[in-house]
Amino acid sequence: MNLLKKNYFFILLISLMTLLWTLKNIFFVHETELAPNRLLIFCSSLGFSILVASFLLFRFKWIGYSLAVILYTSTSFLFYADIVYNRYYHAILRIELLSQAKQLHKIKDSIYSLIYHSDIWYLMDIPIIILLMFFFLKKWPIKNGKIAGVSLFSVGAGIIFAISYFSLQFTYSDQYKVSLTGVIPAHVYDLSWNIYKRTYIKQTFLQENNLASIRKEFTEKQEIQKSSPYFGKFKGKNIIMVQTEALNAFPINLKVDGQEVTPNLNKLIQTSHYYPNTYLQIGRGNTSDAEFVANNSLYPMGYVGAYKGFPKNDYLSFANVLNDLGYSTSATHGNSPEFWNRLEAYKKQGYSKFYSKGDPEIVADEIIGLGISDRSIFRQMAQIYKKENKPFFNFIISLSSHRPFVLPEKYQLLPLPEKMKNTSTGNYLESIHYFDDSLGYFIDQLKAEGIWDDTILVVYGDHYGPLPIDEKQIKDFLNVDFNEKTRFNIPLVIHHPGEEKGVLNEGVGSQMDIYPTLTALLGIKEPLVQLGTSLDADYHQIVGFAFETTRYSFYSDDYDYIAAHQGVFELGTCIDNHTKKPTDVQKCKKGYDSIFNDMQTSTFLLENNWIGKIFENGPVLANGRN
Ligand code: GP9
Ligand code: MN
Repeated sequence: MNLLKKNYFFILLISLMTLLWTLKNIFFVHETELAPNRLLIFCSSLGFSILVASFLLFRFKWIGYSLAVILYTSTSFLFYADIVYNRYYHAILRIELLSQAKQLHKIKDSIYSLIYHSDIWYLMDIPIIILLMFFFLKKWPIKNGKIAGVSLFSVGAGIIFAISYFSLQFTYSDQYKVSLTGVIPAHVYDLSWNIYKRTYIKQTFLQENNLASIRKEFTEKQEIQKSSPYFGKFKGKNIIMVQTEALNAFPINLKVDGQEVTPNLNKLIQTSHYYPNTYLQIGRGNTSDAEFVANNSLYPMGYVGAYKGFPKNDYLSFANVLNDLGYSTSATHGNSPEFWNRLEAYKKQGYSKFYSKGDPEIVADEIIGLGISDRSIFRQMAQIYKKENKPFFNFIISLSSHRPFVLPEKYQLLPLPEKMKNTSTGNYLESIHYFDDSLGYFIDQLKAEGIWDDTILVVYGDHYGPLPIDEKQIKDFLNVDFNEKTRFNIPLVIHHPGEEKGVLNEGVGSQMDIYPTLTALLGIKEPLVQLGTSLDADYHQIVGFAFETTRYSFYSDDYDYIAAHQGVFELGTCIDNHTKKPTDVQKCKKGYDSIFNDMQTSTFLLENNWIGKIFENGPVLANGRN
């Protein structure tokens, strides 16, 4: 009788765990707006529940219990971490990211802004299951369940492995993998695929790849850069490049209650080249990948941020090229230098100097959010330029408009209508307005210090600010359709020295095109490792996405291609931008092949550290600071 009850309760426990895990996974899949495969999710949840329960049958029952509790709790928290991560990155976590866990405290406010009250449902099962397991062991102590325990463990693990290998493929997006099998098999698959890939694929690709064809591709790209009407017009000028935190394009020229959100940028645009159809191209490194793409004209990686995964590679980055031309080169970031591994990565990126928090030349006199305030950084840099050997290149990464977009009251300078106060959209616009105000001040300083006339100023956004969850509010408040394309849209402004009348260039472009656009202005003739092209050249750019949306999606002037989650070209949607309607998918094939090829090249160059080899005997050699 006791045995019957014991088995009965044990099965009930596994059933309850399975039910809760199935539900949690299905909720998560609904957040991604995909359709869950209920059967496979149920099976993987069953596998996991059996695996957890098997520990309760181990001989030392309280050790078994502790292990079951640890496994259930830690997996539940990792699962929840996936949910929060997905709300920002549209992907699930990777094991490589664990090494960055120590910097989590710095972005805690941003993380809190992605946690909702209703999330309690994702964690409520933990105490219930822990208590039930305790109750089970207390009431029906098991004398010797070793064999049963090991067998159940194998069954549970077997189910999970079988589902991972038979249902998933490496081409599937993270979200699609989760929608098919739930989070656990998705992680098991990713982990094993990465181990396999690291061990075998790299070498094969290395042998098969053809150096001559890569060299030819870059040489041809250089011919396109030369066709820019401004080619060589600004040789030897200083360059200040400002990468702005969370700056989307939609606040540009936007008015709230008759007040411009970005009056200084709007004014700058009047006398600059403005590229309103520029798009982000970030990978898992987010801000740091925006930096990487803009400075290297390569694709980011989908599985690891470039600064984290490949900091020691040789690069033919913008700073390295400028070092060879005799420029003083520097980067500026108002947080500690180790943040996102910048200190290490910047050496090979070629910056001769890194101005950051803690540097003797920088005073942390005012902190907003993640670091030194934009206004303070701009003020200090304008003074530093005076002493800098000319020409100089300075790359500033602004910080004050980082999420959660809450500014000290004295800097909330944008008069918002009552209904927008303390809303995520209102706060976002306040942050952008503060950045804009600081930028205006910076430009005034540059003029006052006599730097402006000899300087190319570049301003662009690193990635989107608001999230998909804000879409409705943005529509209600601002009548802006904050769809995926608007979300990926960042502004790019390039002010040429002496430019008085602005030029509006509405061609599609991306962060990858910034570096080639600038090297064209400087008149660099030697081929460079650049997958992008000068935005001023007579050429139709394609913006490919390696991450952030389904891989190999792209935007171009004529067609947009939305890749399918399954990773099969024919299953994607090709949109004719003239009719705004889906068209024959084959019309997107050429664009797809080109970005597919470029992403392969980029991956190959990074994974094998081959950039230094391409133009080994060529005119410009990357010599990072060591
Ligand atoms: C800040 C950056 C972190 O410059 O390193 O920002 P995020 O990637 O979270 O936007
Ligand atoms: Mn950022």
